[in-house]
Amino acid sequence: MAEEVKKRVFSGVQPTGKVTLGNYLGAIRNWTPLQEAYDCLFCVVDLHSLTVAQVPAELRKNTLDLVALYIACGIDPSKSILFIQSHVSAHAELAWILDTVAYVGELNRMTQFKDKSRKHADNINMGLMNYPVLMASDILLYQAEYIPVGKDQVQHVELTRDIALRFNARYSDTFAIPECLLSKSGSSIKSLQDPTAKMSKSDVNDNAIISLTDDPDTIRRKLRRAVTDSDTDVNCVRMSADKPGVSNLLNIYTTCSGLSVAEAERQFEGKGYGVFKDAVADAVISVLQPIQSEQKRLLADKGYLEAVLKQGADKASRIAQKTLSKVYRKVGLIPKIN
Ligand code: AQP
Repeated sequence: MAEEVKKRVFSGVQPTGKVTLGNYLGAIRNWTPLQEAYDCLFCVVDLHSLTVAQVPAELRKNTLDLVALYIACGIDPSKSILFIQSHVSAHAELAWILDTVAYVGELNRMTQFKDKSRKHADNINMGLMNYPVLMASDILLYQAEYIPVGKDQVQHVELTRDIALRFNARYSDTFAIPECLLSKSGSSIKSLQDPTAKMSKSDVNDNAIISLTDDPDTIRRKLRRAVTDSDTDVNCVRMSADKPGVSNLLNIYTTCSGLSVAEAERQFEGKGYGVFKDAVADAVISVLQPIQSEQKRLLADKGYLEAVLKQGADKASRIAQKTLSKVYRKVGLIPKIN
């Protein structure tokens, strides 16, 4: 009987700092259940992180921390390919070819490019603008069909589709056309201090984010300080556009506890924000504590992590090289004689 060919999934996180609850609920948490039904690749996208100034020693630490975190969150290296982006040189190589297909105008319109250019006005480098092309390369190299990401990355996946369709039209069918997988809840976790902005690793205000490594007291303190809304409906826990702060906390609560919004709203009827915020803290702590202790255990076993990364890079390179050779041939480059 013919072996079933599973569809492919690709996703990654940048090792740009302390991974947030937003990264976890919007992305990493949703990867684990995909491992049975799909052929999954999960990558620590270290090359992307260089688009913003990094301290080299911190980048190395953040990268290994993130590898351990993936596994602690349930990524099983015997089921999925787990690797570091810079260990597979084809990512940068395909990005160059795709640079000749992507238009400056469309890269200029990317929301993340505009946001980061504002935040890092002293370092608007070419990499920052080219970020989505490298991301397209990450995805297209593996012919990935499903990309589980948070809402903020949807625009980049759409650009990847445009680049793939353009390349296929110009050089004949080469790339699978990917689509986003968005989770039902948690795909857009907001800052605790400004619920109109996303919770982001690189936020300079530590009180705005819950980091996956925050201890229980810190988590509780940050959630108690989270801004709630100054509407007339004070202390009413309700999901509503005019209550962005409370809605964000409700979103975090329901995603962590598994309750529906209606169940949660009923649970806090007639209770104050204090009781509500403490319950949110309890739910977050009980999700994060087992991950934190597993990550700690894994980080103490460098030999195991290195073996996982070597195996991941070897497997990923084999798939990536196949696509890259095809692309080189299609655009007219002469294959190297081995
Ligand atoms: N606030 C969020 N809510 C839900 N999902 C989120 N993601 C990021 N923030 C939220 C998702 O996490 C994955 C990894 O993101 P990334 O590290 O590649 O870059 P990012 O989207 O730019 O995330 P950050 O935290 O804002 O990083 P910095 O501060 O370095 O730019 C993606 O799937 C993303 O959608």
